[in-house]
Amino acid sequence: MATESLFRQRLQHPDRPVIVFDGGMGTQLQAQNLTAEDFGGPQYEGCNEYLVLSKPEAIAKVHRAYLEAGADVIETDTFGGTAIVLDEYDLGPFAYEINQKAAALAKSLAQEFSTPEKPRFVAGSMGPGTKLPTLLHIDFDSMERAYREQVRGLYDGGADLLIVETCQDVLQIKSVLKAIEAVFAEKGDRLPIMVSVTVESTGTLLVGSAIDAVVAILERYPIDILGLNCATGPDLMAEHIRYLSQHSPFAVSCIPNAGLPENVGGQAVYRLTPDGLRDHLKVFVEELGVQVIGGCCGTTPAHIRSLAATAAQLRPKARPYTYVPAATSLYGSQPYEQDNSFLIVGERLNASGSKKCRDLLAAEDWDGLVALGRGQEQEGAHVLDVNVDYVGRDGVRDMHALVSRLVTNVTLPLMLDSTEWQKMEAGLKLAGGKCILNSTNYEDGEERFDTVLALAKTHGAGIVIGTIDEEGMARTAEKKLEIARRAYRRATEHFGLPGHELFFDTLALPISTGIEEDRQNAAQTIEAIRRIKQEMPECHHLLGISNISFGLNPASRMVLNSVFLDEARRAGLDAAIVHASKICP
Ligand code: THG
Repeated sequence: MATESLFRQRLQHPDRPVIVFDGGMGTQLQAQNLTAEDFGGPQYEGCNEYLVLSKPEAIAKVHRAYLEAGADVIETDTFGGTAIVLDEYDLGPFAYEINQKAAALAKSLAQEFSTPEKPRFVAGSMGPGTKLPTLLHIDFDSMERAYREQVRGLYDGGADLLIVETCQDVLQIKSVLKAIEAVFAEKGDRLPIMVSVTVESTGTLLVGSAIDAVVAILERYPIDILGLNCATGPDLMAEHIRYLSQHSPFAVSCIPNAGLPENVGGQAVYRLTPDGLRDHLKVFVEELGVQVIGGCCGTTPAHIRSLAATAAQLRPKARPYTYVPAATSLYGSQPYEQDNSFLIVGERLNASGSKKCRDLLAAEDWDGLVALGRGQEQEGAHVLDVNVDYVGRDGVRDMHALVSRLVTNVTLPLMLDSTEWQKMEAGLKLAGGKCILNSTNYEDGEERFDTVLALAKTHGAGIVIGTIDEEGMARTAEKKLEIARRAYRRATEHFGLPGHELFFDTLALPISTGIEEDRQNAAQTIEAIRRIKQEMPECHHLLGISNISFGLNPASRMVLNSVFLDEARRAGLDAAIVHASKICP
């Protein structure tokens, strides 16, 4: 606990001291020319994590070299320390022990080198492993379980902070963060968390996510530092670091390779010199406000010595940032507030709202369903509403089949639409992007309302809240406002969700029934938007527009829907579920 607060104190100190991480572990181990025997036998050769048990002196030597070079933080030798990776050497059962011992080893050395003026810290290293959940190499729950064990080991061994690094898949990050929170809950304690993503020279993570999507996805998680490591040298990171500098709510880290590796006779060669690395990172600190620096592949104690020698004289530039609330796909973000438009949510991938969708689902024509999604992308939708509610079918299985295909075939964020939270959760465990949950309300009481809010919290999703309570659908603006107040308090005070993540749905009910009572529906719905907006200005509003005109002929529906949408937008509507090509200006 004491050292934990020490690290955070340092990070958050008003002087914003630059914090220097260590350099590459692999190259320093290679330089020791370790034998098969050092690795505990030829079958374990290449498993650097097992050295923690078979030859801890080799790891201690690397830690010591970096501490002598002046690193403030050393990373545990646990990059591939989940059972998922260790199982490739039949070492899965040692996962906890390796992580616990690795952290304890690093901690004893950090303590040896710590002085009151220059405390040293241990970061528990968690690499991405060898399987990408977005590509279905592994499922979310199995991945989370494996990381829980790693986190327990690192925590018990005495790590001061946790680093989730070299991330290639946003869904993997989410599963590790869920694992970390679970272990923190078990321990009744927290450690600072750093997430470090790897942007390839193509400009995105391996699975295709751009940095704006990464920030939007992670903004809601309780992490302390977000940055980049590996893949390239600092030069190719500049553009992404600039984005983080301007838009990330977290401290920014930059841990590059010693340049882009060159392939020389089958060997990776890293050519950036210690002073070259320092000169780049100095600019990032002084011009972009980067606060955490260090070295990845190809960096040596000489590189870290060069960084540490300059760090004390550097002050990170002040970094006012603007964060734009958004939903995201795996690939990019869609701001909740659209310039000169509204957030267009495509309605057609809805088994309970569209016959075409229902027929495709009944035939399990997944390609046809993906095509229905893609078509809406072409029609100008910003987000896809996805609903597989269909009596007599296994909705969790259907959500799995459909969402797993949509995430890599459509570039739009998903709105997971169901009356059952289990189906929303199934979607959340497959979608690396930031989704919106559609929806929750008080119809079945507080427990079901809270269950969906908890999902939104855990997975960092936005949420639609319908103005329905135990007495049914609210009909008057006054009653809609009253339910919105109750929901707002619960979501923000109890769950700590930011108001901008809430989309109130004041209910577009049919006015086409011919029943006198229903004629007032649309007016009350619009008036409710105006009043809720006044009282809770940071919250957003969404309506399922097409409901309003159920039963009318297609031409009338188009006109009525368009007029209603326009009126609602004037009252402050931000988002609408529509058939995008059937709205006229
Ligand atoms: N609020 C929220 N979510 C919602 C709604 C809402 N989700 C579902 C629904 N309402 C919005 N989606 C639709 C989808 C289709 C239609 C209406 C609303 C629709 N379908 C045609 C029909 O029934 O005549 C059929 C189209 C077809 O078969 O292709 O009108 O209010 N939060």
